[in-house]
Amino acid sequence: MSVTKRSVCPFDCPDTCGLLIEVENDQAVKVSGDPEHPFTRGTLCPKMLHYEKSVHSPLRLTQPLKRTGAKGSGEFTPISWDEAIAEIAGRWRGIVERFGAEAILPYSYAGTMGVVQRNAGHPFFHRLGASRLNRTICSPAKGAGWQAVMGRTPTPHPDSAGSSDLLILWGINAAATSIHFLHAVKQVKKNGGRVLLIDTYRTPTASSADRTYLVRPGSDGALALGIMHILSREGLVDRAFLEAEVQGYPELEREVLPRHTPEETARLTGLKIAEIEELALSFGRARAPFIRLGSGLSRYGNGAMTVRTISCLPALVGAWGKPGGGMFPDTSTGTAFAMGEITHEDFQRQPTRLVNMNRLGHALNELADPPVMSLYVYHSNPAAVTPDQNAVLKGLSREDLFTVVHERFMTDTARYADLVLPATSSLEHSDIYRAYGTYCIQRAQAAIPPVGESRSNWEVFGLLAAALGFEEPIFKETADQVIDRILALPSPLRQGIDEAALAEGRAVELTVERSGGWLTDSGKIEILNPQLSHPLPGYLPSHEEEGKLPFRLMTAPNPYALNATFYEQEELRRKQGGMQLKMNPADAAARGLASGEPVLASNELGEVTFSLEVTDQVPTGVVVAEGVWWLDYAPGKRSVNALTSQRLTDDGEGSTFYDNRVEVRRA
Ligand SMILES: Nc1nc2c(c(=O)[nH]1)N[C@H]1C(S)=C(S)[C@@H](COP(=O)(O)OP(=O)(O)OC[C@H]3O[C@@H](n4cnc5c(=O)[nH]c(N)nc54)[C@H](O)[C@@H]3O)O[C@H]1N2
Ligand SMILES: Nc1nc2c(c(=O)[nH]1)N[C@H]1C(S)=C(S)[C@@H](COP(=O)(O)OP(=O)(O)OC[C@H]3O[C@@H](n4cnc5c(=O)[nH]c(N)nc54)[C@H](O)[C@@H]3O)O[C@H]1N2
Ligand SMILES: [Mo]
Repeated sequence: MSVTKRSVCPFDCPDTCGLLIEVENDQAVKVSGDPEHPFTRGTLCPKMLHYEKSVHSPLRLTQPLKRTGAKGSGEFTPISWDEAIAEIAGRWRGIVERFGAEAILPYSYAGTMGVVQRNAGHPFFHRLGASRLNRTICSPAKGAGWQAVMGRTPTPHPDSAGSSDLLILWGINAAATSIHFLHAVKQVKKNGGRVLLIDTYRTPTASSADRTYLVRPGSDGALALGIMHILSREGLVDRAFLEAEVQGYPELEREVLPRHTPEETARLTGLKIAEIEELALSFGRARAPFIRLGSGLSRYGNGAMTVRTISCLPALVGAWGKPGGGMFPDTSTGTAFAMGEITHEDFQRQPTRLVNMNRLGHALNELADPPVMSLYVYHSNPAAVTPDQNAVLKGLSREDLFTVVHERFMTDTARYADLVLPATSSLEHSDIYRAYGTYCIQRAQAAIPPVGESRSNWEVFGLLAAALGFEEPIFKETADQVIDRILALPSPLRQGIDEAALAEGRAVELTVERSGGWLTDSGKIEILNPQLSHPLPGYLPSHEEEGKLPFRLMTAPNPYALNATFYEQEELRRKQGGMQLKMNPADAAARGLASGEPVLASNELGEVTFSLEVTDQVPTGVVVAEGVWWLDYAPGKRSVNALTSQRLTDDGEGSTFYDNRVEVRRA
């Protein structure tokens, strides 16, 4: 007999879907989208449709393992949890004594987005006095760019985009990364509106758009300035809105816009003058234009400035005042829960060293005083997802580095561990979720017992705390007790929500009504922001704008994977068509290359073998590698991040995954 239980997709995707799990004999047998979830509306992406295959995969880790072979060899022998925990505690005591606790570095990101399991290590490592990880791998430059203009102003409800008459999907492959946002796309079209896409290649989302504009990578800031130039020239700016609600438009118009002529914009973006004029006039004449901004364009050396510049656009035409108008980067749900009650910064005796996660290669190989002597990785796969893979693997190979990896699978990172600990999947532990693409929150209880001897992040830190003699009560709480405790604390965002529905495991929506005004220092939208080193937006080139190698490399998301997650499912790997590099037919012909051939992409950081796909989806001068493949399934010894660099964004210390150049030749 089967029972159906509610759960939540734990993965790092804006949609954070509600799930229905059919359970039979303690096994998940079927997974479907919750029809009652306001954003999921009963449908799931191709990855989660068979989540049960990941949960019950024969590749799941089921026991703690201790290394017996060389680092990276994948040779291990099973040990007990007691032995594993005792060994970690013993090794850490020794390291603390010799080097100090800052020689221990946690490394985690977004294997699970549930607020308890995701942040489970924070109180522990703060109490230990370990180095802190600056978790800036995803999109801090996007946040910084938006905040430069809009401050802490909450973003609109994503469904409000459906009432727009001109929806711009800007640098977002929604058909892969936020499929439920396509509902708003359909709404706009049904109401007779238009949908435009701005990307660097023709992604699957192009088929949902009326018109696609392909820009030169990293040049969107120049495009936004060029659009503003034309809006000003054509008298399409909303002077009344600007005067009442915005700071600094006259300065921008006087000092910055004059040089961003259509000719200059065409030179910087690679678009035709006619395309730029058409785009600007569509935007300026729309009743209520709406921009759905992705993150790809923020992962460049100029990423924060690019987002800041685009964030000015809705203000110029007064879109914010109109139903269906505005812009959506991500939802602002940070204050939904009292996170300090979980993360406990107050457990630190003093603030410890902050290590940027994008520079793990640097940290493992070059940091001193103290060097990193132990790395504890949980719900992240840095050997695959972190830039400069060669530097990361070199660091992970260090014989004197004590590495522990808590994982569901034998990932590329786990292969380099001294100890591997088996982790539960989201169906096997409790958590509470908020989202970055919707305003829903949802609580989930374990739907099935743990697979094998796996344990949740929260449980493992409880065990480690006990072994090290940490007495704080939080280390003895269960995940459900923590959730009850934070739900007992009020938050304005949770005022008036349906508490009973939340307790039952249904999705409920937070209160997002803007209380009026703009949450910036001046109380206005800040085109001019005097706090910043560049008080006005302006064009900054990306790192590789003037680079020497012939191709810009886009390291884009794949519809059939999520970062390096889901590679355990053979069917999904097959749907990706292997580890491919997409190239324009003209570029391929010039090099005598054909589809299906193995090719070698290389730059100063490394070389990666791909299978070539020749396609006119991609413009000349650009190559695209979708997906972050496990090395097990890569045709060579490296995957895409052997070609990405540890350089950071202009603000927010973010990753620059898209700011690369490569040469490509026959392998
Ligand atoms: N299927 C799937 N879903 C995912 C993920 C995945 O890997 N696969 N990743 C998840 C994660 S971690 C995140 S952060 C989110 C968002 O994940 P993101 O990686 O931010 O994905 P998108 O927002 O879709 O934006 C990527 C798009 O930006 C485009 N792009 C790159 N450079 C530029 C540029 O200079 N200009 C313009 N206009 N476009 C550019 C790329 O071609 C791509 O289509 O998605 C999540 N969802
Ligand atoms: N080339 C390239 N690289 C990228 C990106 C890109 O677009 N292109 N995207 C970047 C972005 S936006 C992001 S956010 C990062 C993501 O970086 P990560 O968060 O490291 O991403 P994942 O590859 O999804 O790895 C998560 C791991 O956590 C494990 N896991 C899942 N649940 C649990 C759990 O409950 N406990 C434990 N202990 N483990 C668990 C999974 O098995 C998986 O191996 O990758 C970045 N890397
Ligand atoms: Mo991300």
